[in-house]
Amino acid sequence: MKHKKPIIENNIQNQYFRNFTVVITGDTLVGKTDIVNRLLGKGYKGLIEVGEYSEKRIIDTKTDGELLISYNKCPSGESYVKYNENLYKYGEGFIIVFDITDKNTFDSIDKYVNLIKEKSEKFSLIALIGNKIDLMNKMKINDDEMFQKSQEIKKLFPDKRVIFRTISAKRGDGIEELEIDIIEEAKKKLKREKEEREYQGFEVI
Ligand SMILES: Nc1nc2c(ncn2[C@@H]2O[C@H](COP(=O)(O)OP(=O)(O)OP(=O)(O)O)[C@@H](O)[C@H]2O)c(=O)[nH]1
Ligand SMILES: [Mg+2]
Repeated sequence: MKHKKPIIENNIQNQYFRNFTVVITGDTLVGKTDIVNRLLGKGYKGLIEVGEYSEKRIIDTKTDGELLISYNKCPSGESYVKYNENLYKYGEGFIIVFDITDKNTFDSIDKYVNLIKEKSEKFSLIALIGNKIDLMNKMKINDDEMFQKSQEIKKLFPDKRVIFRTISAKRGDGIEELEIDIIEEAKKKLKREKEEREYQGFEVI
C-alpha cells in the first residue's frame, strides 16, 4: 500500500513554485506604470516614472501561505525590444493595456497578442484592460468593439483564461477585481505544479 509523505522542502525549489510572473504590456502612456502602482497598493501617482521596470509583492493568503507575484512592466521604445522579448518568454500572466480615449492604443492590441503567441512559453492568463474609464466622455472605442476583440483573443487561445475589464488607475476602479483574477490564476498554477510533482512521484513512496 502506498502512503503520502510530506515533501522535504527545498527553499529554492519552493520559491520557484510560489512565484507568479505578470507582464504588463501596451502602448506608451496607456497607464501601465499607474496600474502597477495601484496593484502594489501604492495609490495613484499620475507621474511618468522612468527606470523602474520590475516590482514584487508578497501576498499572504489564508490557505496557501505566501505567494510572490512579480509585476514586470514592458518599457516602451525600440531599445527595449530584446528586454521585452525575454519578459514575454517567461510571463505567466499578461495584462495588455489600452487607453479607452485613444483608438491607436486599441488597434495595437494585435501586435501584443502576436508577441505573446510567438514568444511566451508558459502563460495561462491574458487580461485585456481598457484603462482611463474615468474619462468615459472621451471614449473612442465602443463596447461592441472591445467585446469582439476579447472574443478574438479567446478563440486564439482556447485553453487559456482570457478576461476583459475596463478600469481606472486614477480612481482605482476595477483594480481589486483585476488583482483577484491574478491571484486566482497564481493559486491555480501552484496547484497544477503540486499535482505535477505528485504525478512524477516526488510525494509518493
Ligand atoms: N485620466 C486618467 N489618466 C490616467 C490613468 N492612468 C494613467 N493616467 C495618465 O496617463 C499618463 C501615462 O501613464 P503611465 O502610467 O505613465 O503610462 P505608461 O503606460 O506606463 O507609459 P510608458 O511608461 O511611457 O510606457 C499619465 O499622465 C497618467 O497620469 C487613468 O486611469 N485615468
Ligand atoms: Mg510607464
